[in-house]
Parts: sequence; structure tokens; C-alpha cells
Amino acid sequence: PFLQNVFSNHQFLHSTVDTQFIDENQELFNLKPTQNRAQKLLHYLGHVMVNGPTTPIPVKAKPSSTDPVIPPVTMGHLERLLAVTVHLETVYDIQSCDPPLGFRDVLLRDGPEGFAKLKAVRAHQGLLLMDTTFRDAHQSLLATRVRTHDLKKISPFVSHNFSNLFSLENWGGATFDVAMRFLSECPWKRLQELRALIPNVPFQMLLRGANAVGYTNYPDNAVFKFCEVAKENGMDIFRVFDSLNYLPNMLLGMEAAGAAGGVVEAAISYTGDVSDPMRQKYSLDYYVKLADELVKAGTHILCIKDMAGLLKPEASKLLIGALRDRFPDVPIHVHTHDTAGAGVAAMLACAEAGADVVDVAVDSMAGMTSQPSMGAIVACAKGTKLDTGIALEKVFDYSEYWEVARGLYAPFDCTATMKSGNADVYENEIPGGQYTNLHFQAHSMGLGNKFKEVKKAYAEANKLLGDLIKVTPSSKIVGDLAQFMVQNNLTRAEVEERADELSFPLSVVEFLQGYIGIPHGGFPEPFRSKVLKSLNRIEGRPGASLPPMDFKALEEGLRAAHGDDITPEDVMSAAMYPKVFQEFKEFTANFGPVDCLSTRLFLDGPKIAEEFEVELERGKILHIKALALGDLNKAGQREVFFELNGQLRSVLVKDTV
Ligand code: 3PY
Ligand code: ZN
Repeated sequence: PFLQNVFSNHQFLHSTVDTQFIDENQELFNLKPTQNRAQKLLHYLGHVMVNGPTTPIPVKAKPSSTDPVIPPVTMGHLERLLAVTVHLETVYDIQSCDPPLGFRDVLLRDGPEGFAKLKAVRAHQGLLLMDTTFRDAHQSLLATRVRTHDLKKISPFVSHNFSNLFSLENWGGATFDVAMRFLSECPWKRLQELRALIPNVPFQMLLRGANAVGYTNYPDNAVFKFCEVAKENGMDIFRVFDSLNYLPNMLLGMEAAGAAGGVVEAAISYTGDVSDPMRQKYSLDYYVKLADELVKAGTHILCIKDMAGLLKPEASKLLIGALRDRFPDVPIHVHTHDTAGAGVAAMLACAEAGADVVDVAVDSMAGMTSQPSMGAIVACAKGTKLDTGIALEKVFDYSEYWEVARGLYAPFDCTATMKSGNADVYENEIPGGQYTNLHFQAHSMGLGNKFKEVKKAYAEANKLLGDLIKVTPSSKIVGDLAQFMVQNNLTRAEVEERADELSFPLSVVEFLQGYIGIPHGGFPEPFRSKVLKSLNRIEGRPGASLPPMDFKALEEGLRAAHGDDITPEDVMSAAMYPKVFQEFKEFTANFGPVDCLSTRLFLDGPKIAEEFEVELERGKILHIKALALGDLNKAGQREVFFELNGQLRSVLVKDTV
């Protein structure tokens, strides 16, 4: 019951003990400081009750008051156990009952080569699916705000009922920094927890090549180390892309993922329209040649990453057909967004043309700027040679969970203002997530009617920059230039004309300097020279000229700043996002592990008189009741009263509203 470490063990401190005593009492070295996590959480809840959520809220909407029901995992007695909503702990208990074998079991047995080529994926009859619900779907629809708490609840259901998924995309892209920045949770912990709950389905992440999970090129050793730590934490498949399709950057990312022992999925970002003979810059020949290089470099899987949803059915036939003929042994995986509404048609056309895997999101998290609907594809393929083998009724249950869970994220839901997809994406080519972000931005400035202008400016900015592949971070550069043009009321011709005197956003200048690599067809001239004047230009791959990151020094700095509790995962978080990591650590030092709060409590705090439970860790449950909110005192603070495990507690919170 009491702390029994070397500082507190009575026998150790007051009698002569021999080394056997130390051997037999391992807890003597349990030197973790006593954590006052409960008090910190009360402080957080009090803060939210007084000042509102700590995370920025783009939409004036409250989280819904209905909790999603976790669908039963059809496994005899467990089904009965789960039919009643009980503590999360009980839900996690299904871990002890093994889910069916899945592709991850094949991967662990046969390694990446065997998994991709001979044994599993290429040899599979029927269409395979990657489920993006845990990553791209909410990155595209809900500003990446879905919390581990809600992912964990549905994980056992996924593991038991979707064991025949090719993979579950649950990490990387924007989820890494958003987890720390806006959700105050550790992205690595998410990966570890999901891994424990879903042992049978391969996990897939989005790696921005030499940009890893950031917005700029990192030193090579940082990308290698990042992949190594990700693999150790349970990541399986690394979808590697570069925002300019710049081959040297892609090869670097592929090497890093491969060296870590991961499945390498090299992704060609798709733009333009291969079915339009007038669009010559990104022609069929361009894609096939790039694919040749990636296959030559040994990619296990080839991916077409259609981040804006531009791949029409006719183009799908041409592109996937050509790749299938050329690389009969290489699995082909296609990613798209449903912005225009043609996603299901395009993915079925890809499958017909020979794609092995296509990306879908569960129905209630699909459509618009997200992926096409899982249910639609499963239903359309049923009974054909593309049959997915997935049970439609399970998709309905899964979808129902997310439909209700999505309500918890109403303050971030793009459907608050965006009512439909839009085929104008074929003109502006804005990637899914960015389309939603720009829409949010235009509306939050009270400039809903500006969105059309921003989209037009985006297309113009793209042309100014030479018609780029647009995906994070190149898409952000085009977006920054577009906003600059709208704010300053500038046309493309004016920007070109006055390029030597305008003060462009830093991202645009750095792009022209070569900070993220070299675009297909080179930099636009004379625009580049006019903007850069005498500024330096990076030759070749940017990461090659960056000094290696000193992880040891970084770790020492972190220990000095945050104490000895620093893990190798923390070091990687700080390597990617030093400032965001520091703020996250400071936040947790003040407010405790807020990831254990339900999403409604996290965003909205409790109502007065509300009683609830918080599971701090497995089996450690706090019973809390919010009692009252005090008046404003002279120091501008309010006292917030709670009952914690039957005892009265209060916290003082500065009222900043
Ligand atoms: C990301 O880089 O986060 C993307 O989703 C790109 O499509
Ligand atoms: Zn995407």
C-alpha cells in the first residue's frame, strides 16, 4: 500500500540487509515520483469549466450529448459482456480473447517481401481494402481531431470483424503533430495502445518522405530513426511520398522505412488528368517512368496517391491498366478522396484495371473530402470477382459507432458549413484535407463567399509556381501564395510582373530556394530569379546538406528540461516538433493525462452536479462529481469545487474570458 522504494522501505532504511533483499524486492527501484494526476485533472476540468476548451474550436457547436454504443464483438460470452456499456476496462478485456488471424500474421511470418508479393497480397483473389477511418478520414472531415480515447473503444470490434482488411491507416500525416498540439496526447502512446488492441491487422502510416511527419526536410538520420522507432512501436506499412514526387527524397524515405524492417509502399502523388490529352505535364508516361524508378528501387508495394480526388474512372483504367501490365508482380494500392463525388466509381475502375488494394473510410466517416464509402464498395463488389469478403452488417455496426462518435467532434466537423462535395476540385486540385481547412478558414473569417475566390487564387498560384504536385507541404506553399494573392488583391499577371518587389510568404521563398526539393520540370523562371535575387539556392536533395541530428544532445536537453522520464519516443517527438513537444510536456505537467477523459469532458468539461468516472490507467478509476463554480475573486480567479472519490476538493482557476 505504501511506496516501498529505497527512500521509503523501512527495512532497507533501518536494518542491515544483504543483496538478496534487493534482488527479491524489485520495487525498491521504483523511483517514479508520486504523481498527483487526479488533482491535475481537476485543474484541467476546472479550467475548461471556467474558460472553455484549451483546443481551438473552428465551429460554434457543442459536442453531442449522446455517447456511441460500442457494437458487440460476436464472441460468445464476450458478446454478452459487451452488450452492456461498462467500464472501458471490460472492453479492453477482449484482448485476452484472440481475434481471427489477419494479414499482419502473414506479414510477421513471411516478412515484407513474402507478404506483398508471393504469399498474400498479390496472390489474393478479390479486392482488398485499407480502412482510413483512423487517420485520413478524420484528418479530412474533422480537422484531425479524433482522440485515442474514441479510437480505442472501437478497436476490438475492428480487430475481430475486419481481420481481412489489407491494413488500417491509423498514424502519420497530420495526426502526429495534432495529437500533441491540439489533443495534448502522445502520438506514440496512441500507436502502442492501438497495437495492443489490434494485433492482427497491419497498421499503415503516411510518411512524408524526407519530411517524415513534418512540413520540411529533416536530416537523414532523423528520418531513419523516426522509422525505426515507429516500427518498434508497432507500425507495419510505410506509405512514403514526396510532395513534389522528387525521386531523391522518395528514395530516402523508402530506404529509411525499409531499413527499419517496414513494408515499403512508395506512393506517386497524382495530379492533372492522364485521360485528357491536353494535360501534358503529368502524362501517363510521366507516371509510368516514375513507377519504373520506384520498382527498381525495390518498393514492396506501389501506390497511386490521389490526394485531391482527381483520378476519374477513365484515367483509372489507363493508369492502373498500364502499371498492372508493366509490373505483374507488384501489388498496386490506390488512394483517393471523394471531393467531387466520383470516388466509388474511380476505385471500382482501379480494381477492374488490376489494383490489389483501394482505400475506403467507413460510411459515416466517408464521402466529401474524405475517402469513398467502405459500405458502397463492399456492396458493389459483393458477388463479383472483386468481392471483399467483408460482411456488410459489420460495416453497418462500425458505421453506426462512428456516426455517433462523430457527433462528439461537432466543433470540428466540416459539415457545419460545407454541405457537399464539389467537382470544382478538378480545376483547383486542392487536396482533401486542405480543401476542408481552406473552407474553414474562409468561413471563420466570416468570408464564406471568399472560398470561391481562394479556390480560384489557388489554381492561379499553382500555375505561377509552375503547375506543381500539390500535397503536404507543397500544397501549403500554393495555399499560402493563394491567400497572399487574395489578401493583397493580386492577379497572377500582377504577381509575375511585380515579383521582385513583393514580400512573399516565407514558405514560397523557401520553396523557390529549393528547401523541399526540385519540382518536375524545374522551378518557374523568370519568377524564381526575380523573387530570390541573391538568396542562396540549394542544389539537389535538401537533406543531404543538413548536418545529422545529435540525438544524445537532444535527449540530454529534454531530461534537463522535463526530468528523467524522457523516452526514445519523446526524443523523436522533439526531433520532429521541438516547440510543440515542449508545450505538450508543459501542458501535461500542469493538467495531467487528459487523454483519459472522455471527449465531451475534454472539450466541454462537466456540468454542475454531473458525476462521472475517469479511468487513469487500467483498474485505477477516479469517481468525480462537479459541485460548484465559485464567484470571481479579486485576483480574477474562480474556485471550482469537486468531489473526488468522496472527498471535497477545489481548484483555483484564473478566469480569462
Ligand atoms: C498528409 O501529408 O497529411 C496528407 O494527408 C497528404 O495527403
Ligand atoms: Zn489522403
